[in-house]
Formats: sequence, structure tokens, C-alpha cells
Amino acid sequence: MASATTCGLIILGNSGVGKSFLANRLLDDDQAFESRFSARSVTRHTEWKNMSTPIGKYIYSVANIPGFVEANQKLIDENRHEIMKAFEQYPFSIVIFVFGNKGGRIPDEDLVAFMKINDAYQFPPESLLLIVNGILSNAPDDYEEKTAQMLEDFTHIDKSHICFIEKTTSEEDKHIIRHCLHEIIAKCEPTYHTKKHDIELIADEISRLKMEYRQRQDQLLAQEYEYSKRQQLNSTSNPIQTCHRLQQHHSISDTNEPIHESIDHNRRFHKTMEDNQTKHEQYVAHVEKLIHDVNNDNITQLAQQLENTTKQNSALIAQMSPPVTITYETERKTSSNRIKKRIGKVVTFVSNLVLGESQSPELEDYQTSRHDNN
Ligand SMILES: Nc1nc2c(ncn2[C@@H]2O[C@H](COP(=O)(O)OP(=O)(O)O)[C@@H](O)[C@H]2O)c(=O)[nH]1
Ligand SMILES: [Mg+2]
Repeated sequence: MASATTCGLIILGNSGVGKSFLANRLLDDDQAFESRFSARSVTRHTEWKNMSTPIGKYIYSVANIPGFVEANQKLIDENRHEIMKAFEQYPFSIVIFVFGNKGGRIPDEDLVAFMKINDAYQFPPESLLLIVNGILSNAPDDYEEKTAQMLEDFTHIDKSHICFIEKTTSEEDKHIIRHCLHEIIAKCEPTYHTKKHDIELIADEISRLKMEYRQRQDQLLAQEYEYSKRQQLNSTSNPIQTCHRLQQHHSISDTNEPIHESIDHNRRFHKTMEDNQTKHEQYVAHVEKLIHDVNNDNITQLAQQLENTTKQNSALIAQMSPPVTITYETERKTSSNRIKKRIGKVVTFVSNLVLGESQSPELEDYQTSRHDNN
């Protein structure tokens, strides 16, 4: 049997997010690296330990590195040197970046750390894994999906490389974590990492960056919740695929499917547009049927329905507001205008019908435009 190549498994993230805890799970040894609850960083210098069994064709040397973002410049500089040194030692590696969470939110300093380190190395996606650690078991079902979407939008790392690990409580959970981590790592491919420039972080810019990232995070999450609200309003079928927590990772990896289905905002917006357009077409067809069989009951019914549906259509049009990208902006306007134009014509026509002008020019105009469109 060919001997396995040794490569690096570099675990990054701020102090206290659970890097050493996860490294110990990978090594299946609680004592491998010191991992403890502490207000100060426990690890000041990088340590390496080899895994005893290969994952795929590689034996991984796991790096236990200090955090990155700290309150003072001296500690930040020490940390960034330790990180850059780790990549010099094992440039051929897989990178795991660990995010913590505070009451469900990704801490702003974790986003600062990732953006700064990723900016220096521009990690290729195949060798990068983002982990959100310490998820509480009572987190809402859609928590992972929304957070993964937010992280994908924020970092531009595909959701298939983002996973969530629940805060463990039992020895059995620790084994499940180990198993899942091994499976996820087997799906990654180590690559050579060379820095494009030094990792740079000035202590004085941290609070500005944190504020900026907090706003961005809030904006993306609000967008995500707004989108799912719209989805619930617009469809009863086709629910958003939920992400998979720790226990679910196992079965998902067995099928070799990505952890998350990647759906970008453009495609989703386009789908909403199509659904709304279909609803509108159905409505127009219904109205036409009533128009072709004119009697008093129909006219009253029609007037009532038009009033209701005009309100509904206004709401639908309002829903087509951002999040959108420029690509679909023109399409949205065109479609909204078309809907507005048609509704306008039907409303005028019904007013004329109610007033007794059944053969109004608007009807002819409306019917001609329908024939033209068909
Ligand atoms: N029970 C449990 N504790 C965790 C988990 N992740 C991290 N911790 C604890 O959080 C604290 C900080 O973790 P540590 O691995 O030292 O963080 P590091 O600074 O990133 O290396 C330690 O007390 C860990 O035992 C987890 O998933 N479950
Ligand atoms: Mg540690």
C-alpha cells in the first residue's frame, strides 16, 4: 500500500471559539491540546500533532494556533506571525476557519478575523471549510440555513463549505463530531497556500470594522428573513431546504451531496418573479372569463374582485423590491409596469361596464392587446 502524504490541517479562528476542542476531536484525544474555558487565550504558540490514521490519501498534521483578533497590537502581531509561520511550515494544507456564536449571532470579531486572513491568502474553496461551532440544540430549525446564507453572501464562500456543530454534552456526541469532521475533511482537497501579502490588522481599526460588519450582517439577515417571509406568502410548496446539524451531517455526507443546496439570490428572485407572473396570468384569465359572460351578478362580482385583486397585486409588486441585483432590476420594472398597465385597463373597463358603457373603447383596446400578446 502506498504511504500516505502528510499535509497540514490548519485550524484558524479567534480565541475561545473551540479550535483546540475540535482539534482534539480530530485527534480523538481530549488531552492532545489544552482546551479550556478562559477569558484569556490559552494557546500562545503553535503546536502540531499528527493524526494516527489517514483521511483519504493524507495523514494530517493538525495545528493548534493561537487566536487572531486581540485588544492590543502586540498580541495581534504575535498571533499573525504564528498564523503565517504555520503556513510556511505546511503550505500544502486544508484550512478550517472556526466561528463562534453569541446567542445565535456570528461575533463581529470573527468576521473581521476571517476577512483579514482570507484577504492575505485568498484560500481556494476546495481546501477551505468554515465551521460555526457551539450551536445550541434549541436553535430554530431554520437557523443554519439563514446563517449559512448570510455567511455565503458575506464571505463569498459557497454554502457547501459551511457547516454547523452543536455544542456537545456527551461522550457519544464527541465521537459523532469526530466522525463528521473526518467525513467533511475527506471531501476537501489540500492545496498550496502562499500569501498574497502579510496578514494585516491594526488594533485601532477593529472597532470600525466590527461596526461595519455588524451592519452588513444585520442587513443580510434581514434580507434573508424578508425573503423567507415572501416565500411563505407566495407558495405553500417548495420549502427552503434546511441545513443540517451535527447529527444530520452523517447521513448527508453518505449521499455525497453538498451540505447545503446552493441557491443564489438572483435565481430565487427570478423564481419569485415567475410565481407572481403566473398568479397574475391566472387572475387575468379568470377576469376575462367573467367579461365574456356579462350579466349583472358578474359585474358586481367582477368589481369586487378587481378591488381585492388590485390590492393584492400592489402588495405583490411591492414585494418585488430588493434584494435584487441590477440584472433583474429592468425585468422587474418591465413586469411591474406590464401588470400595472393591464390592471389599469381592466379597472377602467369595469368602471365603464358599471356605468353602462359596455362597448367601451377600453374593452376593445384591452381585447386587442390580449390578442396581440397571444
Ligand atoms: N461542551 C463543549 N465545549 C466546547 C465546545 N467547543 C468549545 N468548547 C469549550 O469552549 C472552551 C474554549 O474552547 P477552546 O477549544 O479552548 O477554544 P480555542 O481558544 O479556540 O482553542 C473550552 O472550555 C472548550 O471545552 C463544544 O462543542 N462543546
Ligand atoms: Mg486553543
